[in-house]
Formats: sequence, structure tokens, C-alpha cells
Amino acid sequence: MNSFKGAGGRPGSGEDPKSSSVLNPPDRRPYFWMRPSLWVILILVALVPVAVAWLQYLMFGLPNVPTTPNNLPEVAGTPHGFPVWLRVTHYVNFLFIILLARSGLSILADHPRLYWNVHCRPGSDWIRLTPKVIDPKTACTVNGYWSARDDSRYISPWLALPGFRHTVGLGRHWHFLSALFWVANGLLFVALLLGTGQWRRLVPTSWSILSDAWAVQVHYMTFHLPVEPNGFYRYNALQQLAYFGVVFILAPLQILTGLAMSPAIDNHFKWYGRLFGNRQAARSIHFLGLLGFLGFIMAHVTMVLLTGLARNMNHIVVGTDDLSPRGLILGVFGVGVVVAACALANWVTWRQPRLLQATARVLVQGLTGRFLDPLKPRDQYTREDISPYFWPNGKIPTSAEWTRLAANAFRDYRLLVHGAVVNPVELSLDEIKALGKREQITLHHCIQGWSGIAEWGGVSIARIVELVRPYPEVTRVVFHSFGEGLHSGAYYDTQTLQDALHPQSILAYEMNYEPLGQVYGAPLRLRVENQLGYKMVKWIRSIEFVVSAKPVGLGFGGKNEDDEYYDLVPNI
Ligand SMILES: Nc1nc2c(c(=O)[nH]1)N[C@H]1C(S)=C(S)[C@@H](COP(=O)(O)O)O[C@H]1N2
Ligand SMILES: [Mo]
Repeated sequence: MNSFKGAGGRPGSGEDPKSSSVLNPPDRRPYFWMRPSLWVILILVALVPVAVAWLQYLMFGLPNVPTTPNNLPEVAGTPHGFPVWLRVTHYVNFLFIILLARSGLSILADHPRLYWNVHCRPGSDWIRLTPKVIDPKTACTVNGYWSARDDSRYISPWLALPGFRHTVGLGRHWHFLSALFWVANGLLFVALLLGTGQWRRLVPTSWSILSDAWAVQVHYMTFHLPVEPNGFYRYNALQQLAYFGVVFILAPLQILTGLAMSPAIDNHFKWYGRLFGNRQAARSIHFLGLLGFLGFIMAHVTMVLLTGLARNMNHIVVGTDDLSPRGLILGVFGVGVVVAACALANWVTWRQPRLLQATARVLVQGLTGRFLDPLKPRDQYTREDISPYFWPNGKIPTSAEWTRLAANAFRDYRLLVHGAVVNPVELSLDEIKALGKREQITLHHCIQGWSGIAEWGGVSIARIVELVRPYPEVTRVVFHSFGEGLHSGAYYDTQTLQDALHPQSILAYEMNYEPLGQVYGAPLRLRVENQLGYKMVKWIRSIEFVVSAKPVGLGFGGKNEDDEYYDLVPNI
């Protein structure tokens, strides 16, 4: 049984993820919706080449397949066949592609919609993996509203890493860690490819490759195998084109779109975020890239099977060109190791989630934090940019206290600001408003993948800090919520004093020029624009200045960091 136990002691949820009731009963129905116009395009893209190939075949017969130039032996000293570095990087690549695809699916399932716009309005999605059709209007009624977390889907752990429902925190750790190793391995591969002359095998040097590849394609589509060159020394034209495309187009595209999805990169290098239009478009293209990889892998493996399995396996596994079963046996063993690695990854995820969280902190955030200034101000948007819909998240408070306050339009609300401060205060909403107002229109990024632009009005936290005067040893500010977390216990999160003092860090009581709605965090919510959404506590009950976050909650800096192993430093 998966116990979802963390090394931190208390299990993340105390619940078996398989039977977790945290996110209402997991909906396991597979579901897929795509815009009808896209179906038409997809069918045309798939069918037209097949039809043309058959026409050509029936009218003119099979085209001649010219042999691709064998560039390798002409260069003195260039190794023949597949040298050991090539075979090793090919295998390492296989392992990390699988981990990337599997963890990517867990991330996708947490917000199973894809868009071309940053507003993420339900209905503007072009692909949906959830049967839920959300009316953007009713989604936002006070009770029983549909939150972004409700929208996450169950995905089988056989398929995804770690699978189950709403495991985006852990899925991201795997995805980013795997990406680091995958990219490092890829760079090594390309460097050696260029350095040893092996690139000649992969890189087409004449445009005739296109017509030659088509000739091969006509063979395949009409169920013929052309006479194959010995793949150990040279590829046929289609093969060369496909491998070149995967190595030099698809893989870089995945890296570039992956980076373009990062709110931090978007914030620091605006031009870069625009390369693909916007972050959601990058996410959509990244998904198409995944499909590209899966399609390639299927075709690649099929061809390996069809064109002399034993010999092909000897080429790529042991680097010999014979018919012995050695490569095949070792290859099957190698695939077994990857399958075992996948199982181990799922197991580690539930046994040692804290280890994963800590490793990601050191490797992923350690690396990104080195290059990006976390205090850089976020971009401001204009009134016209405001999203027509803004996904709500979190559980609206149900406590008698908050309900009573809400019933009276929060006239009796008092914000308690206390902790290691010289002058603790209790402030009514009117007193807070009298401290001065700051307005900002910003882009919100949820860890689940959606985004949205809204106007926020409220008081700078710097004003509050001025008022209460924290002691010099204070490093963190805790924001306690009236609302519950997803798992039992009150929601809270912490900010560093530095982030809290950022000019764009405010306690908002206004959203889109109207009093902050109940769903969006009334009476007060946090806006810390250089952080991901989950750091912005809604329905704030009190603020506490502390020396360290360790004694608060489980000590990881916030409810989601405690329970869902979210990033510890989600600077963006
Ligand atoms: N109290 C509380 N605050 C919370 C949450 C929550 O679950 N409880 N969810 C967070 C997350 S994950 C996000 S993305 C934002 C969403 O804010 P919104 O509802 O205005 O979109 O609120 C954050 N604040
Ligand atoms: Mo979020």
C-alpha cells in the first residue's frame, strides 16, 4: 500500500492516494475533447499524405529510392558504426524521455486543459481531458463553486509519475530533475556528434533529402519496405530526416517551450516569453512536442522491429554488425531496467517525498535562483488586459467565525498583526483602507498551470511593517487563513520579509475595481507578485512575524509545502 508518508514524520495527508477523499471521488473516466475544427485539420494532415502516396503508387508504381550518400568512411579517422558514447547517450536519453513524459502527464492532469491565451477561460481551451464543462459564470458562485483544484483529474500511476490526483508538486520535481539530466545528456550527445564527424550520418546536406524521404514514405504507406541501407553505417533518407528532426528540432523545441512556460523566465526576459506568443501557447506547443516524441518513438520502435531486430539491436546496444542475439538480450534487459527505474521512481515518490522536495530545492531552485533576481518587479498590465474569467482556487472558509463576519460584510473583522514585533495591532477594514491604497494589474500564475490577469487594490505590506515594527531577528511573515487547506488544518503560508516588503506585495481588498469577492479571498488576500499563486493566502485571519518558519505547521513554509511537497522557493 502506498502510504504517502513523508520523511518529515506526519504523512502528507495521512491518506492513501488511491482512496484519497481529499479531492472528491477521483473521476477515473477517461475523457478527451478537442475543438471540432482541429479534428478536421488533424484528419486532413493524416489522410492527405496517405492518399497521395497511394495515388502515386497506383499510377506510377513504387518510386526509386536512391541510396543516401555514405559520408562517414570518406572522412579519415571517423568511426564506423555506433561508438560507445553514442550507444550510452542513446540509452540515457531513453530513460529520461520516459521519466519526462510520465511526469509531464501528471502535471498536465492537474489542469487538464490547453489554451492559446493567458486568460484560461473555460471554453477557450482547445483540448480538454476533463468532462467538466464549466460555465464561467456559475463556476464562481459562493457555495459549491468549481475550483481549479476540483478540475484536476485522476491519472493512473502506471502511466504517469507519480499519477493519482493533484500530485503536481511531486510531478514537477520529477519533471524538472529529469529535464536537467536529459538536457545535460543531450548536450554531451550533440557535442560528441559534432566533434567526431558522426553528425554526417544525421544531418542532411542536400535538399534532395526531401524527395528521397518521400520516396521512402510512399513505400511505407503502401506497406512496402524499400531496400534498406545498412543502418549501422548510413540511414535511408526518411530515417535521416526523422532523426535529424527529433535531435535538432523537436528536442530543442521542447527545451525552449519548457523554459517559456516558466513565469520566472517570462518575467525576467519578456522577449523570450513572447517567442511562442505567451505562456499558455508555449504549454500547448510543449504538449504537441510530447505527442511528436511519442509518435516518433512508436514509429522508431516499429521500424527497429520490422527491419531486422537482432541485427539492429546489435548495432545500438553492443556496437557490432552481426546476427547474434547478444544485443537483443542485453536490450531487453536494458528496457527492463528502465521499467524498474519507473517503478522505483513511483515508489520513492510515496516513500520519500521530502527527499524529492529537498533535492529539487538544491538542484532546480539552486540553479535557477543563481541566475534570476527574485525581487525584480513584475510586469504591470493595463485595464484592457484584464481576464474575463479568473480561476478560483482553494476551499472557501466554512467556520462559524468567518461566516458570521461575512454575513455582516466584514464590519466586525479585525486583522491581528502580531508576533516578534514592537507594536502588535488589530485593524478593522476601514483602518486598513486608511493606510493608503496601492493598485496593480498583474498576471497570476498557479502552479497547476493556469494563469489570469486581474486588478488588485489594497495596502502595501510595507505599510503594515512600518506600523508594527518587527524585531531585527524577524526573517519571515506568516499569513494565517480562515480557510482550511486541502488536507485537514488551516491554510497558511509564509513570505520572506524581503518579499513581503516588495513594492508589489499587498493585502488586497479589491479585485477588478470591486470589493474582493468571497470566492477570491474576502475580506483580505495576499498578492505577492514574485511568487506562484499558492503563496498568496486568501481569507486572511492574522499576520505573524517570526524568526523562522520551522515551528509553524510542519515547518516547510506553508500548507502546500507541508502537505503537497510544493517548491520551497517558488520565486518567479
Ligand atoms: N486560504 C487559501 N488561500 C489560497 C489557497 C487555498 O487553498 N486556501 N490556494 C492558493 C492557490 S493554489 C492559488 S492559485 C490562489 C488562487 O487565487 P484565486 O482564487 O484568486 O485565483 O490562491 C491561493 N490562496
Ligand atoms: Mo495555485
